[in-house]
Amino acid sequence: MIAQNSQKCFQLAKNHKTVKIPHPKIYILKLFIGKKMKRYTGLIENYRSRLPVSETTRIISLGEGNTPLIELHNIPRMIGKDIKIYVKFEGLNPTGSFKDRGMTLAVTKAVEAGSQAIICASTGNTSAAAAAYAVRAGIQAFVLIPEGKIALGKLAQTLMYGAKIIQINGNFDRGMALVKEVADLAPVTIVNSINPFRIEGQKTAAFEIVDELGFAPDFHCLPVGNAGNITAYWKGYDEYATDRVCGNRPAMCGYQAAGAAPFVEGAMIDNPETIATAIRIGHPQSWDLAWNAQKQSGGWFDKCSDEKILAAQKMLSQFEGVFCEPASAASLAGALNDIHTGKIPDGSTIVCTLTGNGIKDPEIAMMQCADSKPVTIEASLDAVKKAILDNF
Ligand code: AN7
Repeated sequence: MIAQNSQKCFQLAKNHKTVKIPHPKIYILKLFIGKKMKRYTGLIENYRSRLPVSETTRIISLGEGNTPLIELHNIPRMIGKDIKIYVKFEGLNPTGSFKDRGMTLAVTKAVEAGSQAIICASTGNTSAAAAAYAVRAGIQAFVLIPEGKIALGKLAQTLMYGAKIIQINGNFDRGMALVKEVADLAPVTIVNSINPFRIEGQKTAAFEIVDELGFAPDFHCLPVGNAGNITAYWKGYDEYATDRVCGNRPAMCGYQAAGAAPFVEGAMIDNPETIATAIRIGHPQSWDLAWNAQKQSGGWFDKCSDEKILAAQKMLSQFEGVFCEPASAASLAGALNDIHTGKIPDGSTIVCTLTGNGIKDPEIAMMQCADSKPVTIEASLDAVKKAILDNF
């Protein structure tokens, strides 16, 4: 193949023709530069033309997005249905939840507008994401959280990122109302999903799914709290279908915890309760937009008991190796129920968004596994051998 190696260039003989290729050193350098340019640098860069940024916008990113779409193998076989179930594992974003998608754009735009501080009310994940992206941007984050009602991992991350945490003796809905009022009095930008840039950033999850599958699923299942995410996914799918990137749109299926299900009750709820603290929300902020997504897509809202949510979380961990937080499992819990009743028919392809990582809520995980505590044995070869053979 290599016909001649002169000092300045290689020559490649192919079909009796001589082709010049660069000297090895230059060739290796080009390969290296080429690789570097392909480095994934976050969803704003990846979907730049579909997002409100300009050439001069300073992008605040932690490499969010590009999360795996995992096909479930064992659960569909166990339920004996001919349904393809994919999970979009958003727990693998930089701060462990889908909030990073919205936060990269919300903070990018806040900084572009000259803001020195951001604020949010949160059930935990938004506060962690806001805190991380604020640090990245070099601005201040203030977060209002319901005291004692956010998962340990979320509190720990938010503390580590150095946000100013303000705990209130009220729930998320009260915190949200206070944030809206204080933003009129103090120089802070709200980064809850009422900030339209949050929705714009989060719509990219739908783009990724279509880019990967080549089509939109028949049903897209999500846990619903403030309903920003279901709104965002619908916007993404609708935008792609309108531009003929795909030929179909999914039915949007939103699942709420039974004790915090205003979309199912058809009215706001004042004292929401659920073990899935991330979606312990009674006054959803994207009320009209989410109803619109449900109606336009031909989808529905439904509720799941805490027991069903916890069972789905454990199933995903123990049969598929996917560990999501409790709220996230509402998407699968709801889908399994609708598959069981036939509302989601055989032959369907569905995607369930797993919104957050299971490591966020270690206390629930330990509670879920109370019956399978680790055994402690003597540190000897015999004892270890016995422990293995006894457990086959
Ligand atoms: C894991 O962090 O509202 O319906 O303040 O953390 O778009 O509100 C979290 C919401 C689902 C619901 N799954 O999404 C907050 C917050 C997880 C979440 C939701 C949340 P939306």
